[in-house]
Amino acid sequence: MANFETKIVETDLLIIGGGMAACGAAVEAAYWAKKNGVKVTLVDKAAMDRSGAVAMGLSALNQYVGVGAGDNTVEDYVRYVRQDLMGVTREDLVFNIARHVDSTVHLFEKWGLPIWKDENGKYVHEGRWQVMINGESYKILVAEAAKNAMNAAGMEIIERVFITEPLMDGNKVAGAVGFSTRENKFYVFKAKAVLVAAGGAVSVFRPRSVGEGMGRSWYPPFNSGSSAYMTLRAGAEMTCQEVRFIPVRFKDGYGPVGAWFLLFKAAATNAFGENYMVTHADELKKYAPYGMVKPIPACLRNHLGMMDTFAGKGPLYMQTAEAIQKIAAAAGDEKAAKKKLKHLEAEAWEDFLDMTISQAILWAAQNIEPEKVPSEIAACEPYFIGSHSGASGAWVSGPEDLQTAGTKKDYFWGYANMTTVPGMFAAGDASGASSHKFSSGSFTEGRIAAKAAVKYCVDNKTRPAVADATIAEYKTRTLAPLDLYEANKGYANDANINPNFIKPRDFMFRLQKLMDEYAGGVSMQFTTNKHLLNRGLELLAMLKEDSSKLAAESLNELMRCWENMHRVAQAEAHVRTLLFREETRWPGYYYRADTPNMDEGNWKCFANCKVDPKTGEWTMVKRTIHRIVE
Ligand code: SFD
Ligand code: AMP
Repeated sequence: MANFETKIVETDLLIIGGGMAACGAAVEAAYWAKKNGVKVTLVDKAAMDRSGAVAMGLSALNQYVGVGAGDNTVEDYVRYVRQDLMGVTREDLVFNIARHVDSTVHLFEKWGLPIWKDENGKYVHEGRWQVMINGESYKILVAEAAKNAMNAAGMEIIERVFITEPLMDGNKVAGAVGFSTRENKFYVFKAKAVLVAAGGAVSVFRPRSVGEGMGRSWYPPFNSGSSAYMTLRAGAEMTCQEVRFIPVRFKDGYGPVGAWFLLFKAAATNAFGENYMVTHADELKKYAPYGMVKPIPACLRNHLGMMDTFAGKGPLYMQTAEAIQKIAAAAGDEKAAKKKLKHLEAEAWEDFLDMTISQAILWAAQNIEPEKVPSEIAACEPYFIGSHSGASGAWVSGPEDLQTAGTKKDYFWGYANMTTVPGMFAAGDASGASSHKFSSGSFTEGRIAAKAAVKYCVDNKTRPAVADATIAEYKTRTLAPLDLYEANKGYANDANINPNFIKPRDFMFRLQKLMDEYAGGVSMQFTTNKHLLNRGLELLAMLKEDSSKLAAESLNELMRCWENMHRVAQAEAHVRTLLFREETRWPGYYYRADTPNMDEGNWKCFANCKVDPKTGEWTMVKRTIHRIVE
């Protein structure tokens, strides 16, 4: 077996991840842990300064309710999210984040994040809920605050350790195991509580960017399904696994569209100049009551655009030039308009340079001047992201004070944001049915979850028991891809092609092809049916069998092997839930061709699932949607 030192870390609360939710968790946990004599350890697969979705920076904070400024109420936000997710949302969770998110935004500002202000000192809004930032260094600032808080409280941060599996003590969580991506070290974290904040899942489906463009995606490639795997593998109930997110983005560079639609008020059209939101407005009636109130839900906006794309009326365009010229012209005389134009041009480029640099590079490479010509947009491949406009994640307990007599039995089991596995918590992309938290809300949810997790550690004094033999078993399994490679590498003269093993890159291609063709990816125009899904499950079962043949030549490839195992778990939960829900509730995210309509009578509910870690048997279940806000 590969010669790896075993490092045992004894802690009370283990935070997995170093992204937005984990940084929020670190800031909050450090405070409560120090007060209560609880030890906290944070482990990130990368370096926190630039890890996770905010690595490149962002150009807006997408969740700011503005209660203090009198802009909106928390209830308004809950109604917005409910509408956007076609009625399927945990209102207690959304409410809990929304009532605390403004304080997070104020903390960011205190730590030095430049939030745009108008001449009256008020935040400049991109849209009703979004505020503009100069966000190139956003993640560095937030990580610095998390590190400072943890250091001041004497807590430990371990970077560049990839977590592979949860450790269990019966049905309770007992920690997690992983390995260093830089040194030959196997890590065992023994903990009373574990907070999963390892982001969403990218590259489960074949991306649009293949060949020379491989690796480009809207969401970061380093979010590889670890959250879903950790919770599923521990036996946690999962929710909304069918609610993938299909973002519409500037084509091939994946630049976000929010600033264009909301700040610049641009229109999107088909190639013939028709505004599909206008020409297909009637289609929205089919999805009443959700399509009838503004803003139109993200999936329905996608759907109307897709109607034109599928009818051969593409490409779709963001009419950037028209929007910029219109705002400039309104600035006043010719001189004022010219000045305004320069300003808008800078804002347009900065939007991408702050957040998705590749889009700015692509514009430059293709000679695109946004003030002169429109730019292609397209629906991307599916992502699993509980924090944006998708909803997949673990089913977690809500806060006690927001429950009513009717909701408590379904939505509360002791600690806010605890999954159905005792001691295992989830936040950010890892927790489901609480969409539209974005970066600021994910940080906020991390704070909420960490506070509850520290309380769990205080209430539960017994240390989890993990036998040495179990640790040895985990170590063998974790390092198996290295051993398989070593044992067989001499058989062929190509390090990547060998009948005795499969390299992670090829394994990922197999997964992506399968998901694309059977689970409604880009090449299938996001359409599937029960026959395709059942066949997809057969192929997934064979893929899972072959995962024991994954081989790694290096530590980096070992990480790639495990990332793929994590993606497969996310893929299977998705396919099974697509199959379970016999309707099409989120057209524009996916279409079930055999059940093409929305069915409020039978399917206005959560579709939840879990898998028995011992037998591998899946259970699918409907859960009730309770209204908390009128
Ligand atoms: O424009 C392991 N997001 C936006 N949010 C906003 O507020 N404003 C925007 O402008 C947003 N836009 C946007 C966004 C994201 C991206 C990529 C772009 C544009 C281009 C969304 C937010 O970024 C997102 O909601 C939050 O970051 C989610 O937070 P969280 O904590 O759930 O995920 P993370 O930040 O990616 O962190 C994940 C961490 O886990 C680590 N990790 N560690 C150990 N072991 C493992 N096995 C691990 N697997 C993962 C990662 O290293 C990372 O630290 S716009 O499009 O809307
Ligand atoms: P995006 O850049 O698409 O990720 O969007 C950023 C923010 O703007 C998110 O809060 C979206 O929900 C919101 N958004 C984007 N486009 C629209 C639109 N056309 N109408 C309403 N909200 C939008």
